[in-house]
Amino acid sequence: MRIEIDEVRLHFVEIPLKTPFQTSFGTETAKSCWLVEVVAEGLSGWGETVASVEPLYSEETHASVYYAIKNHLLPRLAGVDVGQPGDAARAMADVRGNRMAKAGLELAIWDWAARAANRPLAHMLGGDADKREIPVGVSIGIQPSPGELVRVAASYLEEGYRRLKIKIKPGQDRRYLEAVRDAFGPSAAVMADANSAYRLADTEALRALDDLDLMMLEQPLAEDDYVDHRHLRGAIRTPICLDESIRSADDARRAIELGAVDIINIKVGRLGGHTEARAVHDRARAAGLPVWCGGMLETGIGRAHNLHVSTLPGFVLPGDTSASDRYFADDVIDPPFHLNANGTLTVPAGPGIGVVPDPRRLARYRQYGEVLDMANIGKGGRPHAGGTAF
Ligand code: OSB
Ligand code: MG
Repeated sequence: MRIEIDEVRLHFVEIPLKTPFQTSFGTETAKSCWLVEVVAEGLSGWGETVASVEPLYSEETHASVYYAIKNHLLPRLAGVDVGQPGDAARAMADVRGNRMAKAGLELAIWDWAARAANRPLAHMLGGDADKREIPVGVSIGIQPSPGELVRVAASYLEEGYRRLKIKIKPGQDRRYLEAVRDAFGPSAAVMADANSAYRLADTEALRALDDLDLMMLEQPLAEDDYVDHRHLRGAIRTPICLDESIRSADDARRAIELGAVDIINIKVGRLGGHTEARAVHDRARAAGLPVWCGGMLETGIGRAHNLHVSTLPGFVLPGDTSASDRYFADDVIDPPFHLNANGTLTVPAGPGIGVVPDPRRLARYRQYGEVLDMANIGKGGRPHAGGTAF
């Protein structure tokens, strides 16, 4: 199938979070993102970007995503056939970095193509058709005290979440994790995520977690430091999972070859879209490493993409793809995602990702919208390509 994009609609939304989310790098009280709507032949495909207001998790921000999409990525897609999976990623491949911006478009194009083919996205990605329910855990931000953490964790376990991911940072680690282990016993599935807050010099503090039998320790060290992750991996018993460090399939290769990683957290938004995410999945699988689907507090649109990619066979550990009500009083999709009694989320039936924003909710949460007509997009990344605000 040959397909050219007619227009792209950028919807900047902000939705209050039910409770603030604190990581080692900051606290978020609202979820904001660009919802990317790609329109061709009268049909819309939907994607979502995972950048934040501030460049703390990665270099990208809402402003950099907007700028990259408008001035560098859309000029590479104008007049180009993106009808086959991978076409869009290839057309944008020479642009360095800006992976979150690329992902917004790439996800929307995959959704569009799956809708046009009248197939669920999971099938188009090569997922397992029988994998309809995805086991999920919950990511818990840094809490004011170990006691408060145990209270919050207990309520999530009560709801049915299958594993707990506890955010940690130096000084708020061992006591918190120990309280959780003591409260829920040796069989509770517990892991920790440091979001790069430690250095190799902190090895003793991380070795002190060994006896807690954590499933894994996510991203303890700097995102570009495979060598120190390898040293740390040799010095502690807890398996090492990489999140921020893996920005591409080539990063996955480097980390695996160096012996710096046991498990990979796959986020389609961090990796530039489904094409690269699948390549990371394939590389990890070939090397015998398990993967799982991370999250960035996505709205229902990004969450649906995450569920579809989780049907690939290498996703063997519970993901961070929690139900809508773990984050928001109101999602942009209606109905929202529910947690099934068995601790799973159901992959929406197709076509495409199987969900679209509810127009009333989109209008309620949208702060800014802009339509970009592909006929007016300049070639060659000229700045300030035209757009019309709506
Ligand atoms: O490191 O996985 C992370 C949220 C924002 C930024 C980084 C991370 C996270 C999460 C939340 O852990 C996972 C989720 O529930 O979406
Ligand atoms: Mg993480």
